[in-house]
Amino acid sequence: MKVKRYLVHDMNEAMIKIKSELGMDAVILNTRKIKKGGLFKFFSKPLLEVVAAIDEQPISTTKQVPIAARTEHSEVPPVIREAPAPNKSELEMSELKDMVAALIKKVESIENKTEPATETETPSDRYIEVLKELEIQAPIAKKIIEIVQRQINLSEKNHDTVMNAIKVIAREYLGDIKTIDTDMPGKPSVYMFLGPTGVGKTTTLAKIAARLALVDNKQVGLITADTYRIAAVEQLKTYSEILGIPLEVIYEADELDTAVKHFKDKDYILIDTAGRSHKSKELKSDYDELVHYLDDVNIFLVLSMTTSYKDLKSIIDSYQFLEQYRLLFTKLDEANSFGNILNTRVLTGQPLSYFTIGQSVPDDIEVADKERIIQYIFETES
Ligand SMILES: Nc1nc2c(ncn2[C@@H]2O[C@H](COP(=O)(O)OP(=O)(O)OP(=O)(O)O)[C@@H](O)[C@H]2O)c(=O)[nH]1
Ligand SMILES: [Mg+2]
Repeated sequence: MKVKRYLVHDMNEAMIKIKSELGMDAVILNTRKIKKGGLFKFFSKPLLEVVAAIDEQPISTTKQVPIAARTEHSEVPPVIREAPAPNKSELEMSELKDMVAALIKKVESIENKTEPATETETPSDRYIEVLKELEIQAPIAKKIIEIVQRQINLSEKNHDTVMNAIKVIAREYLGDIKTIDTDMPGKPSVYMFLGPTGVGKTTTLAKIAARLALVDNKQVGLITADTYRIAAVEQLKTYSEILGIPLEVIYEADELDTAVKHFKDKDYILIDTAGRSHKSKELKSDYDELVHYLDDVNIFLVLSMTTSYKDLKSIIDSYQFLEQYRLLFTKLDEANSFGNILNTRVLTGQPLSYFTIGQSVPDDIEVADKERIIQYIFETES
């Protein structure tokens, strides 16, 4: 046993010294007040003598007093004594237990006060964060969690159960999927591909044309209104030759009607357009002209999955003049997060249609199956 004597002004000072020198397991053996001698003894405050000890062996709680508790001051001389005998200390022990319990409570309340973030963060906040990490916009994330919370108790269920419930609700938000309508009776169905430059409009059109012609055995006609670049016409001409599908090139919007009539025997007519920057002032008038030359045209708004939400939002804003269209996302193979599929669907209220997942014609295209979308969106969730 290591024993040490301390001369201090009060018990606080003693506790600090004992804890730092002997550690938390030290016990106080004795305390007493000491008056200073000499001329100034009547003016000086009494000092306190505290004797504390630390045992290398496990300490018997019935014999010794833990550091957390304080003994009564006594006037017993500063001898190193044995701690109070068990029979004498029965009452003391219960007092000590109460004191220790009170102290633990105090420490806990201090700890709680120092970590307000974890105390106030609710399970719903945590799951909203999970969805935001998946690039799902905050208002949508909040709404989904709000609905899930009405059905299950987030704090009682395990993570996987909650995530499955979230996926079910997210899936609902994806709405109906609208691809190319098959088996439309009568006149040809006309589809026009619009969207920003370089997103993959021409490649996607070629993929869909190839599938309609080669897999579904449909009669297809292609029209390109993209005569801004020589290469653009050449690009579609190459596909048209490989696939054996006829191509009409138009230079002015008013030629569109004639070109469509030319293909009146076809099942499907697919129209390619020149990509436009969504910041272009002519975008609305150019497309408006094309779209309104046709009575019944279905539009694919082609967007790249690699575009940020902020940019997607401003692109979508620039197409507000369109009443109805289908969302078509390209370049999923190049993207790291897929929350924007859900974000744009909710933002526009327009249906999703296809995804493209690479440059290969006609292979790299998928129907935007809801299960697949959920897989894409949540695949990076850990
Ligand atoms: N990685 C990847 N590349 C793609 C995908 N779809 C198209 N691309 C590539 O994107 C580039 C542009 O494709 P285009 O089809 O010419 O794009 P566009 O929208 O017609 O371009 P503009 O007519 O100039 O506006 C090409 O190199 C394509 O091979 C895709 O799903 N994934
Ligand atoms: Mg093109």
